[in-house]
Amino acid sequence: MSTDKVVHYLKDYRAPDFAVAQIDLTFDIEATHTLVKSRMLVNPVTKGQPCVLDGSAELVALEIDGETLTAEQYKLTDEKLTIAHVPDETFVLEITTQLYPAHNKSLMGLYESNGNLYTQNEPEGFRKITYYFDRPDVMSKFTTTIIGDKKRYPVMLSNGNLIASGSAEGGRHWVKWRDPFAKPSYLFALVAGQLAVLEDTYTTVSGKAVALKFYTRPEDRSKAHFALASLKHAMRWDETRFGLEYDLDIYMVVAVGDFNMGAMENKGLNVFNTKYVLASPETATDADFEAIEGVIGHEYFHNWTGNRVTCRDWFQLSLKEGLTVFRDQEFSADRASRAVRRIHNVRNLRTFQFPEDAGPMAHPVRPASYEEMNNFYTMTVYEKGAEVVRMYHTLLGEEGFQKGMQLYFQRHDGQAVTVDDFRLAMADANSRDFKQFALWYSQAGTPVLTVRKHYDAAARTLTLSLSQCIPDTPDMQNKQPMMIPVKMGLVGAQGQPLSFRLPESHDEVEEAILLLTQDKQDFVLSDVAEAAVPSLLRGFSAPVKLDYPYSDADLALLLAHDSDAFGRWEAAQTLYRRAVAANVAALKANQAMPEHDMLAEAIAQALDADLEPAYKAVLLQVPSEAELWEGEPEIDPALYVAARDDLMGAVGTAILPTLNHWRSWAYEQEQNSQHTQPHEYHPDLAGIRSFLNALRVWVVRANPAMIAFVRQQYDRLATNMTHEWGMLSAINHLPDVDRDRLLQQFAQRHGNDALVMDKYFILLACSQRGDTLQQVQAALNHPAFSLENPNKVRSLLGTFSRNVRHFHAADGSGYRFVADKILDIDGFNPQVASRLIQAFNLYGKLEPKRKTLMYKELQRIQHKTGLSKDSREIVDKILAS
Ligand code: B3K
Ligand code: ZN
Repeated sequence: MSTDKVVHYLKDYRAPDFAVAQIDLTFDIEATHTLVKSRMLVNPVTKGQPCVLDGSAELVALEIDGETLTAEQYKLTDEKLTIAHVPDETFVLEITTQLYPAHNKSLMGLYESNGNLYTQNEPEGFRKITYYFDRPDVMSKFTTTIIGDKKRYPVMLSNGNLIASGSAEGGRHWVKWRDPFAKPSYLFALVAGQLAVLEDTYTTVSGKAVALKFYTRPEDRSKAHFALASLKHAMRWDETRFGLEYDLDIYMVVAVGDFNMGAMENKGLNVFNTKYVLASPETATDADFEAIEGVIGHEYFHNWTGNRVTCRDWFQLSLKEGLTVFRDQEFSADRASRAVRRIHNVRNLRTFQFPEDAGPMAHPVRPASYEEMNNFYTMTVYEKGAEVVRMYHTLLGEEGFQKGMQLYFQRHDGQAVTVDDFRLAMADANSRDFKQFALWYSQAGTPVLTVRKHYDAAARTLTLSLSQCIPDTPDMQNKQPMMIPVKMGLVGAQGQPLSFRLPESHDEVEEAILLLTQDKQDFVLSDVAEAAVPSLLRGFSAPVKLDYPYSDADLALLLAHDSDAFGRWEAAQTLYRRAVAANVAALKANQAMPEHDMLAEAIAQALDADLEPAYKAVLLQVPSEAELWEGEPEIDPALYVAARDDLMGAVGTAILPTLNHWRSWAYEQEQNSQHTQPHEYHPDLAGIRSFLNALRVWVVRANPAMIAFVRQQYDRLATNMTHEWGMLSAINHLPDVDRDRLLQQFAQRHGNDALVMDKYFILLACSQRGDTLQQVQAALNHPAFSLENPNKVRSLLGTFSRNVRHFHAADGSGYRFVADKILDIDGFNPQVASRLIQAFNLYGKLEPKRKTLMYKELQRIQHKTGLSKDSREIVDKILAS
């Protein structure tokens, strides 16, 4: 293990010593390298300080006020350039660096993909391009000149507006871009190469025309229409719901197939993973279309929440990410199926963020320290961060929340600020005290909310006793009570909503928010007609775990009657969780697993109820293994796979006629509507297809002979990717040779489409078949696979590492395989490698045998010479758990 570990702490924050009034960049692109000249107007803020710049690129020249610095006048280390003495007044600093984009496989800084050049600078990629104060609180106005060969780089883009262009000698040309808004270096972007463009115009609410341009490979251009339409919806939505208008004359989106993440909100020039731009009904599922709309919205919304107001330092990342996720969630919810969207968000949070918050990487929404910032683009910062923003909204209502947003922009437009500034804007705009609310940013761990009920029939009062407990995490013990909004209602024995009065209120209400601020608090509700079943945490009003002693009958009542759609779904989830727990107990005791008739009946009834198809689809989701083993001290993952699988088999068999009935219904509905809207994505159709696909999985699980039926339907339906995906997913676990044949056929047909091939690799890697590891190993040699492409790694290896049955194989083969690949990838793309290591987060909670096997692999990673700091931070934390 190397010892040069540097930990960055929030408490050490110091304002920058220098400001940069203006930065002019020139990129001179040659065939083998790119020369970057940076000319900066630097103002010393604190006089007499050494000038310390971040950077690691090859330094070619260094001048201050036109004078070249001698070797004695500066010091260059691996990561810093220090100039001990600089003028006390504004000076011009000129730096020339030379880059080799074709050799940059980390996909940070300037890199080549498919012959074109792209940048990715958040959080600290800019320092790979030039030496700079590479921190978000140094904001400057950028101009960018790009010079390159006309044929090889016909398109040359950067942030802001194009202000000049022209021809140069030797078949070259140049362009000059100016971004009028001061921005941090992480928002700088450059793209150059052969790209086709899809164009449109958007007129803002105040009548300004904005040119919209989507750049893709020429053969992909026709697949960018949906993303373009999504952008226009997002622009309109932000004007309507948040009163926010776009601020430049042009908005560009560039799609690239080699990208470490989903997309990047660079000012005026978003760079996107192709996965979130390109779609046609033949190649993208409805879920892909929805993800595109969400991510296009997300990056667009960053223009105000992230770009106009940015982060003071990277500890504040959730200031822009939590808020922007909240905004994209609301955008999607306003577009269609609010309840179903909310359920998807909560399921995502529970499957990925809750385990993170209970594992070795647990950290608060505003982390207190980090070694490698890239490791902190987490579910906690993004998704829990969004829940924290949602709680302001729950506490203040839409109007109060928007008042808070307005004050936030009034105070901080053009600044780099903190989550406290956001919290104060919310508080001050509404005359509220949100001091205690700050704990949501500083305390990690998922709080447990315990609720007990006491009904006094004579007094007609119902007392809810609420208490909270915040678990210890590796970074902190003995935590303070938080401010928890608990939205609730009461359901009577006949399923009717019951009214009640809150303490000290005369109003009769059917829903209220109880605000828990202490360890324990009683809320006495009066005028309550009967004992009632409480419907708690409606809409998932706080990111907590609920402990309430519901009987199975209570849950069946809530599932059938709760007026809150989330509450109904939640009741089904609790019933599933209990059923799996009962199966696990039976397996442990070597007994036969129970029948689950009552659950089967409740699910069948819900399927027959008058509910939208998309909602019925989510009712059919059994909680993920990660949710099911939560709290278990020595996890045997195989038990949970078996218990969950058996539950689906038992319930599916018991209600097969109902499942089949709805499957035919959904199929017919979908086919009939195809006549009017052939293949197009449409939320209503998507809802029906998601229901159909959920049913397909259950039906094939209960009756594997259905594969014959799928085979029959396949060719006719395979013109639509949602069908194709649904059918293949349903049969993907069967040992049948037909499964292999259909998958092969799929791979052959779509061999040239990188995004569809990602789906092929996902199917291979998530299969429950016995030969999955062999198939995944073989796929490493597939011509469409490459370890250097993050989408491929995520599809094949990321998916395999979440395949509970095979990753946790009892002989350790899954762990060994993934560790081998991590070691390969870490050498050139640390960011992707360190993500993959997090598959081992369960280490500290595993049963002894698997724990020993995992230990061996983690040790192997930890001891690799030259292991990246990204991977080392994660592996050290896991081994310490
Ligand atoms: N802000 C980028 C994420 C950058 C991640 C760097 N590892 C995309 C987004 O959240 O919108
Ligand atoms: Zn974001």
